Amino acid sequence: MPPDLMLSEHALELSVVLPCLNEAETLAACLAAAWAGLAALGISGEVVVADNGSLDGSPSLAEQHGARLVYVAQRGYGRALQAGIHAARGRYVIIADSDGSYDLSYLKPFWAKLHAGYALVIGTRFKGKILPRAMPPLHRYLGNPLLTWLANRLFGTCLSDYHCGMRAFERAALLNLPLHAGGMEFATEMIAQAALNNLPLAEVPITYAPDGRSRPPHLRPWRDGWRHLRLMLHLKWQRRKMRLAQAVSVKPPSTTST
Ligand SMILES: Nc1nc2c(ncn2[C@@H]2O[C@H](COP(=O)(O)OP(=O)(O)OP(=O)(O)O)[C@@H](O)[C@H]2O)c(=O)[nH]1
Ligand SMILES: [Mg+2]
Repeated sequence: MPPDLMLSEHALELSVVLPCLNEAETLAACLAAAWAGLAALGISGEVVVADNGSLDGSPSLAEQHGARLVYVAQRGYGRALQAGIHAARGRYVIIADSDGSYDLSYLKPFWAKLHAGYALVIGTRFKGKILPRAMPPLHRYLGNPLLTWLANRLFGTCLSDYHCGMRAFERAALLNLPLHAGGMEFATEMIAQAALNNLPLAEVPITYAPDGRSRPPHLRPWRDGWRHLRLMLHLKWQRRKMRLAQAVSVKPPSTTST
């Protein structure tokens, strides 16, 4: 267990952690929604913004709206989130984008599943609602379903949206997983490692809205799709190698009959 976890464990019930790269157009509204979501649950909480180099004033906006700012030197969605999760002080953590596409004022279904004992609760847009123009057809009908189908086959899960950015988890359970992905493929790595380590997983249907920014998303479909795929194959290959090594080491010595 990392030393910071021992010091901070149970200090707060829930941390909302938002990765942020140049989201000044939407960040303030996301923070207001997150505070409203925490208030509606009636629990102790905090909002953490993990920013790795925004140049549009997002960091000062975050602080003005009551968030704790975590500065992350290295770029990347995964790096920002890992730093934010490490710095969080809640027993539980909810993550979501800071682009206005997820409803942070409605945390109740995630909270209920965490309390029912699930270690990782993943939002599903496919069993919930995808509002018009929220998800490009390439992602909606090809990329997401195909990569999710493959991930289910490789990791023995039965999920409908491996790439949903809104999730909740028990912080200690997540910090125990070997998570290293620096980019968007962190989303896949989190679920795959949770499944490989037998953590109880659940899904909750959510609504996905068009993001509120005027510039293109950070996600680059072909590059990021390939990074998700490469990570899945790598994890599966690693697991297979480990199993093989275990099988060889427990094999009984061959007996020779006389
Ligand atoms: N700190 C940080 N945040 C990032 C980085 N890349 C993406 N983000 C944040 O991560 C969230 C997700 O990024 P998006 O560009 O919305 O990607 P996406 O939601 O997967 O893709 P779309 O569905 O196309 O919007 C946003 O809140 C971004 O600001 C990064 O390098 N550093
Ligand atoms: Mg987004």
